Amino acid sequence: MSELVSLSRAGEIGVISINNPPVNALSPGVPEGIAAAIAEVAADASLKGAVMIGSGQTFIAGADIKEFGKITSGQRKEGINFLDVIKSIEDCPKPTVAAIHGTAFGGGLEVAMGFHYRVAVASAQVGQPEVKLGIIPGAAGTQRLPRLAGVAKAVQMCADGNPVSAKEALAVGIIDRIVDGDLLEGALAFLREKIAAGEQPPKTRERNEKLGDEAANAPIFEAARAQAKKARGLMAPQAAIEAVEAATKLSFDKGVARERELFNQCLHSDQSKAMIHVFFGEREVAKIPGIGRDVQQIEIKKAAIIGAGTMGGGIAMNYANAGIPVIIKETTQEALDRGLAIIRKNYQNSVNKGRFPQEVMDKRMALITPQLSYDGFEEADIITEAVFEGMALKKEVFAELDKIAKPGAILASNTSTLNIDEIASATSRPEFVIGHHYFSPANVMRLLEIVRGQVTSKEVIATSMALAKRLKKVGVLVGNCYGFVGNRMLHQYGREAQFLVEEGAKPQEVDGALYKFGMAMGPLAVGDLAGLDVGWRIRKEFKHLEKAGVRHPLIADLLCEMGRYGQKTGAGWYKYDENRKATPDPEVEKLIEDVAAEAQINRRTITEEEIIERTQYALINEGAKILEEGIALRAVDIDIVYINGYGYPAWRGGPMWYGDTVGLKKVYDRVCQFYEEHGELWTPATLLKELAEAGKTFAEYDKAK
Ligand code: 3H9
Repeated sequence: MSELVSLSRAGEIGVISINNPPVNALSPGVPEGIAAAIAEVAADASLKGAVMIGSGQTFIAGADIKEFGKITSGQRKEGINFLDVIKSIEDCPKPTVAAIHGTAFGGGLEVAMGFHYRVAVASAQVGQPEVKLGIIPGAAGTQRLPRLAGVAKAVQMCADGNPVSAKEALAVGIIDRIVDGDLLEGALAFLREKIAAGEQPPKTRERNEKLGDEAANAPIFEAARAQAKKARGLMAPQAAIEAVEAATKLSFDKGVARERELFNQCLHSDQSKAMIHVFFGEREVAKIPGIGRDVQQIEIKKAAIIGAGTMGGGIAMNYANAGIPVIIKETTQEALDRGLAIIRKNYQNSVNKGRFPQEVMDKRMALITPQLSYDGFEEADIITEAVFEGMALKKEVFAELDKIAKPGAILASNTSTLNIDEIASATSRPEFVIGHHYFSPANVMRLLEIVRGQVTSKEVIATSMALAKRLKKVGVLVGNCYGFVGNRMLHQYGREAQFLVEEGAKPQEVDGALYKFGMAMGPLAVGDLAGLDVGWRIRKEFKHLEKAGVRHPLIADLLCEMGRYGQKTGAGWYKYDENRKATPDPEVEKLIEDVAAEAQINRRTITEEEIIERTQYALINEGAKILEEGIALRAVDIDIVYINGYGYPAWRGGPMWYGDTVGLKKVYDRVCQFYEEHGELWTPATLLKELAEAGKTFAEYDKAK
């Protein structure tokens, strides 16, 4: 046995413990240790069976994801194979029980399914989340799960990757009992009952009774495939469905072989490399150089928000969802009522969809206190301002907050573009001022851009990062500049989308190409959704910064002047019917042609390839400048911003990773060409040039930091 896996005794039962913190992943040594422990139990005449349990927070959270990168990069020669280990557990002549707490995910559930029985605490979760890493279960999960849970549940779990609760796992047959109280005691008691009953230990791989027949299964697979198509472009869900289908059509061993083929195809795809990059990236962004775990955090027990508009309301919901009481203040009763009505409607929709029961909604609503005054603000540990985007107004609000807030309270601004230091200068405590930039809809989008000012304290930063996690967001720390990371890059991206329209592409062609690329929506459609007036207001605010002689987009302002603010006014880049369905508008096409003619822009046929290059390389080039300036800590931080805040497809790994996939030399060469053709807006980033010339990637740049 190793330090990772130990075998002890509870009377006549062997207790196998996994001890591989933090999540008991199946790193090298763990599966071997389990196999050795099982062999010892089988060989030891004094033992009648075994229970396996995880030490610490969890059972087994799956294969060690770090190993996948080693395999695909050639650093590790042999693949990952737990099949024999799992079979050896299943073939153990003595009954075995997996005792599950925390999570049995991926390889963890696959190992558990090799045990003859599974028991769990009520808070445990089980799942096959591999598709979220661009792969599929690779240790017979797609073959054993349908044998326990039935085909429909198995295909759903393998294709969408979402976990199920212990309660559901019990109902569908994945686990055999929920243990109240001590898990190990409960598992031992369960096993003793089985030993006393003299039951033949069941082997999951031989349990074929839930596999159904072809006629019954066909509509299940058809529905699953239709559902998986919604994950546009993502291969793994379709592969997972195929593997589960193999379980219903082939013998167990042949099904396992088919699963392996599909697993390997997925593992070596660009998609899984990108998604594994995202998995580790989402955890990497939490690591801030110079701000360790020793930094004291401010305790957040009460929150307050100024502004009950779309953003303020969404932010209040985040706090209420996390169980933090929150005051929300508006200036007029009408605005307050409107804001509250939207919050209530959002919660009601969730209740109607069965996401949570009415009591949960009532509890959350009760945590939100709407009011017109500043009463109670003096008790808030954090106050978030979510008023209109305008420096004068923000400064006024912060000057007021400075008078009201208690010493040590965090003063956060939800600004999406403005200078956080200037906002902080309206207070006597700039070290407590920070940007908390949420993304619309704020109760849904996972990104929280946390903007550090010049003197923002370490405590305020550390608290903000931890708070993001508590609010179920991905917090990314960024520096202070116009638009920070996300919107600064978006500006370049949106600019190119509009230039392409002026140069001859139709709005639906630009949006269509980017949608096909994998973006959740095209940029012009996003503008219509968010409201074109938002950008219009910001452009007016920054008009003084526009350089003479530098091209800027012409159409969006004109659309606003025509009252076409997007979906909310029934017209923007597109026109909208009462169901908000967009159709191209000849009036807009005419406007574009007229404006282009007047500006003497040469209209031509634009290819999809050019749409992708112009928009993506604009993102990458600006991203490289952001890195040079230290506005983002790492390239991966930019990727995480884009995936969680801007609908960038995770399977492309984010814009910087996409650049690496294309090859930075190619990106740089095209940027240079665009510079020749379009001028200074395309000035190549020095960092991009350096990396391209050295044959390096952004990922290597991050590693070297
Ligand atoms: C698989 O199993 C394939 C199989 O079919 C077999 C193929 C042959 N490996 O998330 P946290 C690290 S694929 C390596 O912050 P939480 C993580 O990076 C796998 N490392 O904690 C972090 O490190 P650091 C299927 C892992 O409490 C630390 O652990 N399984 C792994 O918020 C803490 O993580 C999955 O996809 C891993 N498997 O959430 C499950 N998991 O501190 C992936 C975590 O240095 N994991 N780490 O930044 C999760 O979903 C969450 O981590 C979990 C805990 C819910 C378990």
